Amino acid sequence: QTVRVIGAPTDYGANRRGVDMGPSAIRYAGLAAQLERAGVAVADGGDVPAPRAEERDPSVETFAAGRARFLRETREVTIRVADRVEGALATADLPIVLGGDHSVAIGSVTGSARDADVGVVWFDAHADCNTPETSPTGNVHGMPLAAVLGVGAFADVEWATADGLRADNVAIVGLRDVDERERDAIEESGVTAFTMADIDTRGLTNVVDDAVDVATDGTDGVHVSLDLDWLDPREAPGVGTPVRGGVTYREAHSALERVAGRDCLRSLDLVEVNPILDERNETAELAAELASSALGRRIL
Ligand code: DIR
Ligand code: MN
Ligand code: MN
Ligand code: MN
Repeated sequence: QTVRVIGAPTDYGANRRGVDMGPSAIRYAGLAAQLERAGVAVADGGDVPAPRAEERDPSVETFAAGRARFLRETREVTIRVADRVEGALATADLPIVLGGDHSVAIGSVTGSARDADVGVVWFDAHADCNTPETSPTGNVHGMPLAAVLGVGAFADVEWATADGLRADNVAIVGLRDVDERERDAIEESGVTAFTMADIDTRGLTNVVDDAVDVATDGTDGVHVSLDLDWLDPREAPGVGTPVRGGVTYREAHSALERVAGRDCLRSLDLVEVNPILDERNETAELAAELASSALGRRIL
């Protein structure tokens, strides 16, 4: 198995600068070496071109109701990501997309779902189910799941919707910060959502097993989208929107080991690592380590 690394250095979708340096930070943290420990070969295809926000005349896409900031720029980058992901899968490689803010997942999910029926497991403190109508911020990193499912105003945004993805095959794990009006969008989307309270009561492994069941039901494989703010900020301080009460270091590894054990991984995102906010690159190191667990690294 060969892993194809695809960097997507964007911060269009977030309101904190610095997340565009995520791909460099994760590579510098030893991603390739960590993946090799899992017994896979690594091919790094570099970054997709992503002009810095300063070089752009920022666009704000206004819908009949609501808005989405930098949607034009997000479109350009996510189409490039989707093409690279599709290309990697076409040669039987496993693509890993390094964000960048979580809007890059619009590219990875649409790319992964172009020629296959896929499921998605979304590890995140947030639901990322806002639509231009419900978003309190207009930031697209709070909208990628709604986008790929074509919810709300995204119904008309053809490039952002994933052909081979059904809401029935999407599970979010680890929710603890959902916006007031986002609840309606989650409801409308039809995804399965597990909160931190579900993890508290049922235990992480049961919840992750259920999430993988949802994502594998009738699909060809699973896209895992890992927002590093899924972890508790004590473990992963280098993120733009930290929320207390997240999973521990060990729970995070356990979750991805569980995914690896099911032999269903098709594509993976490591997103929202912001080295400006990080402490000695530890969040990027964690991202690299967790990728290794997802790819099946064994201790014995
Ligand atoms: C918030 C933040 N729900 C928004 N979302 C984040 O702007 O829509 N997602 N941080 O990862
Ligand atoms: Mn998040
Ligand atoms: Mn389409
Ligand atoms: Mn997210």
